[in-house]
Amino acid sequence: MKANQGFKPEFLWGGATAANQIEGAYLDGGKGLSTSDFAAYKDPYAKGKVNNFTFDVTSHELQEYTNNSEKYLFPKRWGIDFYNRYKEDIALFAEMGFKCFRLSISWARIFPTGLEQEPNEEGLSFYDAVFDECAKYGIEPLVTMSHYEMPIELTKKYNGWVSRKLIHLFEKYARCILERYKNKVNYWITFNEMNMNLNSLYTGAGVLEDLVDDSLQAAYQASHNQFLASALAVKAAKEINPQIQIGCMINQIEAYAHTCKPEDQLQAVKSNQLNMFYPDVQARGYYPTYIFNYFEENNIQIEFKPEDELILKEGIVDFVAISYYMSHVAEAREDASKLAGTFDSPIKNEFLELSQWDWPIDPIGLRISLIKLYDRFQKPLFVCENGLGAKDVLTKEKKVHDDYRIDYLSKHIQQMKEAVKEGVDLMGYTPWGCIDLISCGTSQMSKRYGFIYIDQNDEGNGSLERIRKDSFYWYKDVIASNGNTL
Ligand code: BGP
Repeated sequence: MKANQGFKPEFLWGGATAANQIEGAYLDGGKGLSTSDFAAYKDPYAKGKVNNFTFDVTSHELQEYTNNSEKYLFPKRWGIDFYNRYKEDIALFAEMGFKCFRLSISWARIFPTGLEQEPNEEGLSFYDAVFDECAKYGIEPLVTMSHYEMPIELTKKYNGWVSRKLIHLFEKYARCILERYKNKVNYWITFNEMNMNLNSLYTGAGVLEDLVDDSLQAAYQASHNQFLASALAVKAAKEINPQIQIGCMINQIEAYAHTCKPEDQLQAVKSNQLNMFYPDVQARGYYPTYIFNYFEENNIQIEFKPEDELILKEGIVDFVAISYYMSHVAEAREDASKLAGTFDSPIKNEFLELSQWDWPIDPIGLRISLIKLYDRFQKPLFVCENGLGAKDVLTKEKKVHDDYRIDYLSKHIQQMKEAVKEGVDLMGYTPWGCIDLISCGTSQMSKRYGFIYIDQNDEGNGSLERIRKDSFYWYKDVIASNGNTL
Protein backbone atom coordinates (compact mmCIF):
# COMPACT_ATOMS: atom_id res chain seq x y z
CA MET A 1 0.00 0.00 0.00
CA LYS A 2 1.23 3.47 -0.88
CA ALA A 3 2.49 5.53 2.03
CA ASN A 4 0.73 8.82 2.82
CA GLN A 5 2.48 11.91 1.63
CA GLY A 6 1.03 14.23 4.25
CA PHE A 7 -2.21 15.78 5.41
CA LYS A 8 -5.29 14.78 3.46
CA PRO A 9 -6.94 17.46 1.31
CA GLU A 10 -9.97 17.69 3.61
CA PHE A 11 -7.78 18.09 6.72
CA LEU A 12 -9.54 20.35 9.22
CA TRP A 13 -7.11 23.18 9.96
CA GLY A 14 -8.41 25.69 12.44
CA GLY A 15 -8.29 26.84 16.03
CA ALA A 16 -9.86 26.07 19.41
CA THR A 17 -11.62 27.97 22.18
CA ALA A 18 -14.11 27.39 24.99
CA ALA A 19 -17.22 29.40 25.86
CA ASN A 20 -16.19 30.31 29.39
CA GLN A 21 -12.81 31.60 28.25
CA ILE A 22 -14.03 33.80 25.38
CA GLU A 23 -17.68 34.76 25.57
CA GLY A 24 -17.92 37.11 28.52
CA ALA A 25 -21.50 38.40 28.89
CA TYR A 26 -21.87 35.95 31.73
CA LEU A 27 -25.38 37.08 32.63
CA ASP A 28 -26.62 38.25 29.24
CA GLY A 29 -29.16 36.55 27.05
CA GLY A 30 -30.79 34.71 29.92
CA LYS A 31 -27.65 32.75 30.80
CA GLY A 32 -27.52 31.20 34.25
CA LEU A 33 -24.36 31.22 36.34
CA SER A 34 -21.81 28.56 35.50
CA THR A 35 -19.23 26.84 37.67
CA SER A 36 -16.57 28.67 35.67
CA ASP A 37 -18.05 32.03 36.72
CA PHE A 38 -16.83 31.18 40.20
CA ALA A 39 -13.29 30.27 39.27
CA ALA A 40 -11.28 32.06 41.90
CA TYR A 41 -8.71 34.63 40.98
CA LYS A 42 -5.55 33.25 42.50
CA ASP A 43 -6.54 29.68 43.02
CA PRO A 44 -6.59 28.09 39.59
CA TYR A 45 -8.76 25.21 40.50
CA ALA A 46 -10.77 26.89 43.24
CA LYS A 47 -10.55 23.76 45.35
CA GLY A 48 -13.45 23.97 47.76
CA LYS A 49 -13.30 27.74 47.91
CA VAL A 50 -16.54 28.12 46.05
CA ASN A 51 -18.27 27.03 49.20
CA ASN A 52 -17.42 30.32 50.82
CA PHE A 53 -18.96 32.40 48.11
CA THR A 54 -22.47 33.67 48.23
CA PHE A 55 -24.09 32.53 45.05
CA ASP A 56 -26.42 35.51 44.65
CA VAL A 57 -24.62 37.51 42.06
CA THR A 58 -27.14 39.97 40.72
CA SER A 59 -24.98 42.71 39.31
CA HIS A 60 -22.59 42.61 36.40
CA GLU A 61 -19.83 44.13 38.50
CA LEU A 62 -16.80 42.17 39.51
CA GLN A 63 -16.97 41.43 43.20
CA GLU A 64 -14.06 41.09 45.49
CA TYR A 65 -13.77 38.41 48.11
CA THR A 66 -11.02 37.96 50.65
CA ASN A 67 -10.16 34.70 52.34
CA ASN A 68 -7.10 34.19 54.54
CA SER A 69 -5.78 37.48 53.19
CA GLU A 70 -5.86 36.11 49.63
CA LYS A 71 -7.89 38.15 47.24
CA TYR A 72 -10.34 36.65 44.77
CA LEU A 73 -12.43 38.25 42.12
CA PHE A 74 -15.58 36.69 40.84
CA PRO A 75 -17.05 36.12 38.39
CA LYS A 76 -13.61 36.20 36.88
CA ARG A 77 -14.05 34.74 33.43
CA TRP A 78 -15.23 37.76 31.51
CA GLY A 79 -13.60 36.42 28.37
CA ILE A 80 -12.81 38.58 25.36
CA ASP A 81 -16.36 39.66 24.53
CA PHE A 82 -16.78 37.05 21.81
CA TYR A 83 -20.48 37.16 22.65
CA ASN A 84 -20.70 40.56 21.00
CA ARG A 85 -17.76 40.36 18.59
CA TYR A 86 -18.11 36.87 17.12
CA LYS A 87 -18.61 38.24 13.60
CA GLU A 88 -15.33 40.11 13.67
CA ASP A 89 -13.52 37.12 15.20
CA ILE A 90 -14.88 34.57 12.76
CA ALA A 91 -13.99 36.90 9.87
CA LEU A 92 -10.40 36.89 11.15
CA PHE A 93 -10.42 33.09 11.33
CA ALA A 94 -11.72 33.01 7.77
CA GLU A 95 -8.93 35.35 6.71
CA MET A 96 -6.43 32.81 8.03
CA GLY A 97 -8.22 30.17 5.98
CA PHE A 98 -9.73 28.17 8.86
CA LYS A 99 -11.64 25.10 7.78
CA CYS A 100 -12.74 24.40 11.33
CA PHE A 101 -13.44 26.31 14.53
CA ARG A 102 -13.61 24.51 17.85
CA LEU A 103 -15.85 26.19 20.39
CA SER A 104 -18.04 25.03 23.24
CA ILE A 105 -21.63 25.68 24.12
CA SER A 106 -22.26 27.02 27.58
CA TRP A 107 -24.78 24.63 29.15
CA ALA A 108 -26.05 27.48 31.35
CA ARG A 109 -26.95 29.57 28.29
CA ILE A 110 -29.26 26.79 27.15
CA PHE A 111 -30.57 25.56 30.52
CA PRO A 112 -29.74 28.35 32.99
CA THR A 113 -29.95 26.14 36.07
CA GLY A 114 -29.77 22.81 34.26
CA LEU A 115 -33.16 21.92 35.73
CA GLU A 116 -35.61 23.67 33.38
CA GLN A 117 -37.81 21.62 31.12
CA GLU A 118 -37.68 24.15 28.29
CA PRO A 119 -34.46 25.62 26.91
CA ASN A 120 -33.63 29.31 26.83
CA GLU A 121 -34.38 30.43 23.28
CA GLU A 122 -32.03 33.40 23.45
CA GLY A 123 -29.12 31.11 24.25
CA LEU A 124 -29.99 28.78 21.40
CA SER A 125 -30.28 31.67 18.93
CA PHE A 126 -26.88 32.99 19.92
CA TYR A 127 -25.19 29.77 18.81
CA ASP A 128 -27.39 29.65 15.70
CA ALA A 129 -25.94 33.02 14.76
CA VAL A 130 -22.38 31.85 15.47
CA PHE A 131 -22.79 28.70 13.36
CA ASP A 132 -24.42 30.69 10.54
CA GLU A 133 -21.46 33.03 10.57
CA CYS A 134 -19.08 30.05 10.32
CA ALA A 135 -21.13 28.63 7.43
CA LYS A 136 -20.73 31.92 5.53
CA TYR A 137 -17.03 31.13 5.26
CA GLY A 138 -17.30 27.37 4.92
CA ILE A 139 -15.90 26.84 8.43
CA GLU A 140 -16.97 23.60 10.12
CA PRO A 141 -17.72 24.06 13.81
CA LEU A 142 -16.32 21.43 16.15
CA VAL A 143 -18.47 21.77 19.24
CA THR A 144 -17.63 20.65 22.77
CA MET A 145 -20.82 20.08 24.74
CA SER A 146 -19.16 20.59 28.08
CA HIS A 147 -15.86 22.43 28.38
CA TYR A 148 -15.04 22.94 32.05
CA GLU A 149 -18.37 24.43 33.04
CA MET A 150 -21.94 23.63 33.90
CA PRO A 151 -24.81 25.43 35.63
CA ILE A 152 -23.66 26.27 39.16
CA GLU A 153 -27.07 25.19 40.40
CA LEU A 154 -26.07 21.60 39.74
CA THR A 155 -23.08 22.02 42.03
CA LYS A 156 -25.23 23.58 44.73
CA LYS A 157 -27.98 20.99 44.49
CA TYR A 158 -26.12 17.78 43.69
CA ASN A 159 -22.41 18.56 44.14
CA GLY A 160 -21.91 18.16 40.42
CA TRP A 161 -21.06 14.95 38.61
CA VAL A 162 -20.72 12.75 41.70
CA SER A 163 -24.49 12.52 41.43
CA ARG A 164 -26.15 10.30 38.86
CA LYS A 165 -28.92 12.90 38.66
CA LEU A 166 -26.75 14.81 36.21
CA ILE A 167 -26.73 12.04 33.62
CA HIS A 168 -30.24 12.64 32.39
CA LEU A 169 -30.04 16.40 32.83
CA PHE A 170 -27.04 16.32 30.51
CA GLU A 171 -28.81 14.00 28.10
CA LYS A 172 -31.70 16.47 27.90
CA TYR A 173 -29.22 19.27 27.16
CA ALA A 174 -27.30 17.18 24.61
CA ARG A 175 -30.48 16.12 22.79
CA CYS A 176 -31.65 19.70 22.71
CA ILE A 177 -28.49 21.07 21.07
CA LEU A 178 -28.04 18.08 18.77
CA GLU A 179 -31.59 18.47 17.51
CA ARG A 180 -31.34 22.23 17.16
CA TYR A 181 -28.01 22.26 15.30
CA LYS A 182 -28.32 18.97 13.42
CA ASN A 183 -27.96 20.68 10.07
CA LYS A 184 -25.26 23.11 11.17
CA VAL A 185 -22.77 21.10 13.23
CA ASN A 186 -21.20 17.91 11.93
CA TYR A 187 -18.44 17.45 14.52
CA TRP A 188 -18.98 17.15 18.26
CA ILE A 189 -16.99 16.33 21.39
CA THR A 190 -18.91 15.36 24.53
CA PHE A 191 -16.60 16.38 27.40
CA ASN A 192 -13.38 18.36 27.39
CA GLU A 193 -10.35 16.53 28.83
CA MET A 194 -12.26 14.07 30.97
CA ASN A 195 -9.07 12.65 32.44
CA MET A 196 -8.43 15.97 34.15
CA ASN A 197 -11.09 15.02 36.70
CA LEU A 198 -8.17 13.38 38.46
CA ASN A 199 -6.46 16.75 38.61
CA SER A 200 -9.23 19.22 39.31
CA LEU A 201 -12.62 17.94 40.25
CA TYR A 202 -14.30 21.30 40.41
CA THR A 203 -13.16 22.45 36.99
CA GLY A 204 -14.00 19.23 35.18
CA ALA A 205 -16.96 17.94 37.13
CA GLY A 206 -18.33 20.78 39.26
CA VAL A 207 -17.54 18.84 42.43
CA LEU A 208 -16.56 20.69 45.61
CA GLU A 209 -13.85 18.61 47.17
CA ASP A 210 -14.60 19.62 50.73
CA LEU A 211 -17.99 17.98 50.34
CA VAL A 212 -16.61 14.54 49.50
CA ASP A 213 -14.78 12.09 51.74
CA ASP A 214 -12.28 10.84 49.25
CA SER A 215 -11.41 12.86 46.17
CA LEU A 216 -10.06 9.90 44.18
CA GLN A 217 -13.24 7.94 44.78
CA ALA A 218 -15.26 11.04 43.82
CA ALA A 219 -13.20 11.59 40.68
CA TYR A 220 -13.92 8.08 39.41
CA GLN A 221 -17.58 8.24 40.36
CA ALA A 222 -17.93 11.58 38.57
CA SER A 223 -16.08 10.13 35.58
CA HIS A 224 -18.36 7.10 35.50
CA ASN A 225 -21.42 9.33 35.47
CA GLN A 226 -19.89 11.42 32.68
CA PHE A 227 -19.11 8.26 30.68
CA LEU A 228 -22.78 7.34 30.83
CA ALA A 229 -23.87 10.87 29.90
CA SER A 230 -21.37 10.92 27.05
CA ALA A 231 -22.57 7.54 25.76
CA LEU A 232 -26.19 8.68 25.87
CA ALA A 233 -25.20 11.80 23.92
CA VAL A 234 -23.44 9.67 21.30
CA LYS A 235 -26.53 7.50 20.96
CA ALA A 236 -28.75 10.57 20.64
CA ALA A 237 -26.45 12.05 17.98
CA LYS A 238 -26.70 8.88 15.88
CA GLU A 239 -30.48 8.88 16.15
CA ILE A 240 -30.78 12.56 15.28
CA ASN A 241 -28.34 12.60 12.38
CA PRO A 242 -26.31 9.51 11.48
CA GLN A 243 -23.83 11.71 9.59
CA ILE A 244 -22.65 13.38 12.78
CA GLN A 245 -19.11 12.54 13.92
CA ILE A 246 -18.83 12.58 17.68
CA GLY A 247 -15.70 12.09 19.72
CA CYS A 248 -14.24 11.83 23.19
CA MET A 249 -11.29 13.89 24.38
CA ILE A 250 -8.44 13.67 26.83
CA ASN A 251 -5.48 15.76 27.78
CA GLN A 252 -2.79 13.49 26.37
CA ILE A 253 0.31 13.48 28.55
CA GLU A 254 2.53 10.62 27.48
CA ALA A 255 4.57 9.23 30.38
CA TYR A 256 8.18 8.32 29.63
CA ALA A 257 10.02 6.04 32.01
CA HIS A 258 12.72 7.94 33.86
CA THR A 259 15.29 5.19 33.21
CA CYS A 260 15.39 1.80 31.52
CA LYS A 261 15.12 0.20 34.96
CA PRO A 262 12.22 -2.27 34.60
CA GLU A 263 10.45 -0.81 37.64
CA ASP A 264 10.39 2.64 36.00
CA GLN A 265 9.19 1.12 32.74
CA LEU A 266 6.39 -0.64 34.56
CA GLN A 267 5.38 2.61 36.21
CA ALA A 268 5.27 4.35 32.84
CA VAL A 269 2.96 1.60 31.54
CA LYS A 270 0.70 2.05 34.56
CA SER A 271 0.68 5.84 34.35
CA ASN A 272 -0.27 5.69 30.69
CA GLN A 273 -3.02 3.19 31.46
CA LEU A 274 -4.65 5.64 33.85
CA ASN A 275 -4.77 8.22 31.08
CA MET A 276 -5.93 5.71 28.49
CA PHE A 277 -8.72 4.56 30.79
CA TYR A 278 -10.84 7.43 29.46
CA PRO A 279 -10.66 6.75 25.73
CA ASP A 280 -10.58 3.02 26.46
CA VAL A 281 -14.08 3.27 27.90
CA GLN A 282 -15.40 5.76 25.37
CA ALA A 283 -13.88 4.29 22.24
CA ARG A 284 -14.29 0.61 23.14
CA GLY A 285 -17.46 0.73 25.21
CA TYR A 286 -16.38 -1.13 28.34
CA TYR A 287 -14.16 -0.82 31.39
CA PRO A 288 -10.68 -2.32 30.89
CA THR A 289 -9.45 -4.96 33.35
CA TYR A 290 -6.55 -2.87 34.67
CA ILE A 291 -8.89 -0.27 36.14
CA PHE A 292 -10.64 -2.84 38.33
CA ASN A 293 -7.22 -3.82 39.72
CA TYR A 294 -6.47 -0.18 40.33
CA PHE A 295 -9.84 0.34 42.04
CA GLU A 296 -9.17 -2.61 44.33
CA GLU A 297 -5.67 -1.41 45.22
CA ASN A 298 -7.00 2.05 46.02
CA ASN A 299 -10.20 0.97 47.69
CA ILE A 300 -12.40 2.70 45.14
CA GLN A 301 -15.96 1.48 44.82
CA ILE A 302 -18.03 3.15 42.19
CA GLU A 303 -21.76 2.76 41.75
CA PHE A 304 -22.05 0.72 38.55
CA LYS A 305 -25.65 -0.26 37.80
CA PRO A 306 -26.59 -3.29 35.68
CA GLU A 307 -27.92 -1.11 32.85
CA ASP A 308 -24.66 0.87 32.65
CA GLU A 309 -22.86 -1.82 30.71
CA LEU A 310 -25.24 -1.62 27.77
CA ILE A 311 -25.29 2.18 27.79
CA LEU A 312 -21.50 2.27 27.48
CA LYS A 313 -21.53 -0.32 24.73
CA GLU A 314 -24.10 1.60 22.72
CA GLY A 315 -22.31 4.91 23.07
CA ILE A 316 -18.96 4.29 21.38
CA VAL A 317 -17.42 7.42 19.89
CA ASP A 318 -16.39 7.89 16.26
CA PHE A 319 -13.06 9.56 16.91
CA VAL A 320 -10.57 10.25 19.67
CA ALA A 321 -9.53 13.85 20.25
CA ILE A 322 -6.63 15.04 22.33
CA SER A 323 -5.17 18.19 23.67
CA TYR A 324 -1.41 17.96 23.70
CA TYR A 325 0.90 20.30 25.54
CA MET A 326 3.63 18.19 27.12
CA SER A 327 4.97 14.82 28.15
CA HIS A 328 5.58 13.49 31.63
CA VAL A 329 8.28 11.46 33.37
CA ALA A 330 7.35 8.43 35.45
CA GLU A 331 9.48 6.54 37.94
CA ALA A 332 8.72 3.82 40.45
CA ARG A 333 7.79 5.61 43.67
CA GLU A 334 5.15 5.44 46.36
CA ASP A 335 2.98 8.27 45.10
CA ALA A 336 3.42 7.40 41.42
CA SER A 337 -0.20 6.52 40.72
CA LYS A 338 -1.36 9.85 42.16
CA LEU A 339 0.96 11.69 39.83
CA ALA A 340 -0.08 9.84 36.69
CA GLY A 341 -1.62 12.02 34.05
CA THR A 342 -1.12 15.24 35.97
CA PHE A 343 0.84 18.33 35.14
CA ASP A 344 2.96 17.86 38.22
CA SER A 345 5.79 15.65 37.12
CA PRO A 346 8.27 15.75 40.00
CA ILE A 347 11.05 14.69 37.66
CA LYS A 348 12.28 17.01 34.97
CA ASN A 349 13.09 15.73 31.53
CA GLU A 350 16.61 17.04 30.96
CA PHE A 351 16.20 16.78 27.18
CA LEU A 352 13.34 19.23 26.95
CA GLU A 353 13.06 22.99 27.18
CA LEU A 354 10.35 24.59 29.27
CA SER A 355 7.73 27.20 28.43
CA GLN A 356 7.45 30.36 30.52
CA TRP A 357 5.03 28.36 32.68
CA ASP A 358 7.47 25.45 32.99
CA TRP A 359 5.56 23.16 30.66
CA PRO A 360 8.04 20.85 28.89
CA ILE A 361 8.02 21.38 25.13
CA ASP A 362 8.06 18.04 23.33
CA PRO A 363 6.96 17.89 19.67
CA ILE A 364 8.14 14.29 19.24
CA GLY A 365 5.94 13.38 22.20
CA LEU A 366 2.98 14.39 20.04
CA ARG A 367 4.06 11.99 17.31
CA ILE A 368 4.57 9.20 19.85
CA SER A 369 1.11 9.89 21.27
CA LEU A 370 -0.57 9.81 17.88
CA ILE A 371 1.14 6.58 16.89
CA LYS A 372 0.22 4.86 20.15
CA LEU A 373 -3.36 6.11 20.12
CA TYR A 374 -3.88 4.99 16.56
CA ASP A 375 -2.35 1.59 17.25
CA ARG A 376 -4.67 1.22 20.22
CA PHE A 377 -7.98 2.40 18.77
CA GLN A 378 -7.69 2.30 14.98
CA LYS A 379 -10.04 5.27 14.92
CA PRO A 380 -9.52 8.73 13.45
CA LEU A 381 -7.72 11.12 15.77
CA PHE A 382 -8.09 14.87 16.17
CA VAL A 383 -5.53 17.18 17.78
CA CYS A 384 -8.05 19.69 19.07
CA GLU A 385 -5.66 21.61 21.36
CA ASN A 386 -1.95 22.35 21.26
CA GLY A 387 0.01 25.53 21.66
CA LEU A 388 2.38 27.73 23.58
CA GLY A 389 1.21 30.02 26.34
CA ALA A 390 3.55 33.01 26.34
CA LYS A 391 3.83 36.60 27.50
CA ASP A 392 3.56 38.46 24.21
CA VAL A 393 4.81 42.00 23.74
CA LEU A 394 2.79 44.49 21.73
CA THR A 395 5.14 46.96 20.08
CA LYS A 396 4.42 50.66 19.60
CA GLU A 397 3.66 49.86 15.96
CA LYS A 398 1.03 47.40 17.18
CA LYS A 399 2.92 44.30 16.14
CA VAL A 400 3.52 41.08 18.01
CA HIS A 401 6.69 39.30 16.89
CA ASP A 402 5.90 35.82 18.21
CA ASP A 403 8.56 33.80 16.42
CA TYR A 404 8.78 31.52 19.51
CA ARG A 405 5.14 30.52 18.90
CA ILE A 406 5.78 29.90 15.21
CA ASP A 407 8.74 27.74 16.15
CA TYR A 408 6.69 25.75 18.67
CA LEU A 409 3.74 25.17 16.35
CA SER A 410 5.79 24.40 13.28
CA LYS A 411 7.75 21.71 15.15
CA HIS A 412 4.53 20.13 16.37
CA ILE A 413 2.92 20.23 12.93
CA GLN A 414 6.06 18.66 11.48
CA GLN A 415 5.78 15.74 13.90
CA MET A 416 2.05 15.40 13.20
CA LYS A 417 2.88 15.21 9.53
CA GLU A 418 5.40 12.44 10.17
CA ALA A 419 2.76 10.52 12.10
CA VAL A 420 0.34 10.92 9.19
CA LYS A 421 3.00 9.67 6.78
CA GLU A 422 3.40 6.68 9.05
CA GLY A 423 -0.28 5.89 8.59
CA VAL A 424 -2.08 7.68 11.43
CA ASP A 425 -5.56 8.82 10.38
CA LEU A 426 -5.65 12.43 11.53
CA MET A 427 -8.82 14.47 10.97
CA GLY A 428 -7.67 17.90 11.94
CA TYR A 429 -5.66 20.31 14.02
CA THR A 430 -7.12 23.19 16.03
CA PRO A 431 -4.39 24.91 18.06
CA TRP A 432 -5.56 26.17 21.42
CA GLY A 433 -6.59 29.76 22.00
CA CYS A 434 -6.34 30.73 18.33
CA ILE A 435 -7.46 34.12 19.53
CA ASP A 436 -6.04 35.23 22.91
CA LEU A 437 -8.38 34.26 25.72
CA ILE A 438 -8.51 33.89 29.47
CA SER A 439 -6.21 31.08 30.56
CA CYS A 440 -7.92 28.27 32.37
CA GLY A 441 -5.13 27.29 34.74
CA THR A 442 -4.10 30.78 35.76
CA SER A 443 -7.28 32.80 35.08
CA GLN A 444 -4.95 35.35 33.48
CA MET A 445 -5.14 37.14 30.18
CA SER A 446 -1.37 37.44 29.96
CA LYS A 447 -0.85 33.73 29.26
CA ARG A 448 -1.53 34.09 25.56
CA TYR A 449 -1.79 31.39 22.89
CA GLY A 450 -3.35 33.21 19.97
CA PHE A 451 -2.62 34.19 16.40
CA ILE A 452 -4.72 37.24 17.26
CA TYR A 453 -3.73 39.54 20.09
CA ILE A 454 -6.46 40.99 22.32
CA ASP A 455 -5.86 44.35 23.92
CA GLN A 456 -6.85 43.40 27.47
CA ASN A 457 -4.75 42.98 30.61
CA ASP A 458 -5.08 40.70 33.62
CA GLU A 459 -7.34 43.17 35.37
CA GLY A 460 -9.75 43.17 32.45
CA ASN A 461 -8.74 46.62 31.17
CA GLY A 462 -8.06 47.41 27.53
CA SER A 463 -9.81 48.31 24.30
CA LEU A 464 -10.39 44.66 23.29
CA GLU A 465 -8.98 45.53 19.89
CA ARG A 466 -8.03 42.48 17.80
CA ILE A 467 -4.47 42.64 16.39
CA ARG A 468 -2.90 40.15 13.98
CA LYS A 469 0.36 38.71 15.32
CA ASP A 470 3.23 37.53 13.08
CA SER A 471 1.99 33.98 13.64
CA PHE A 472 -1.33 34.97 12.02
CA TYR A 473 0.33 35.38 8.62
CA TRP A 474 2.50 32.32 9.15
CA TYR A 475 -0.49 30.09 9.98
CA LYS A 476 -2.37 31.43 6.97
CA ASP A 477 0.45 30.09 4.76
CA VAL A 478 0.51 26.79 6.64
CA ILE A 479 -3.18 26.28 5.93
CA ALA A 480 -2.97 27.46 2.32
CA SER A 481 -0.15 24.98 1.66
CA ASN A 482 -1.94 22.18 3.59
CA GLY A 483 0.92 21.99 6.04
CA ASN A 484 3.79 22.14 3.56
CA THR A 485 5.04 25.65 4.30
CA LEU A 486 6.15 25.50 7.90
C1 BGP B 1 -6.57 22.72 28.54
C2 BGP B 1 -7.97 23.24 28.55
C3 BGP B 1 -8.15 24.58 27.99
C4 BGP B 1 -6.95 25.49 28.08
C5 BGP B 1 -5.62 24.81 27.97
C6 BGP B 1 -4.44 25.65 28.32
O1 BGP B 1 -6.37 21.88 29.61
O2 BGP B 1 -8.85 22.39 27.86
O3 BGP B 1 -9.36 25.09 28.47
O4 BGP B 1 -7.07 26.51 28.96
O5 BGP B 1 -5.57 23.66 28.71
O6 BGP B 1 -4.31 25.75 29.71
P1 BGP B 1 -3.99 27.11 30.44
O7 BGP B 1 -5.09 28.03 30.09
O8 BGP B 1 -3.97 26.78 31.88
O9 BGP B 1 -2.68 27.54 29.91
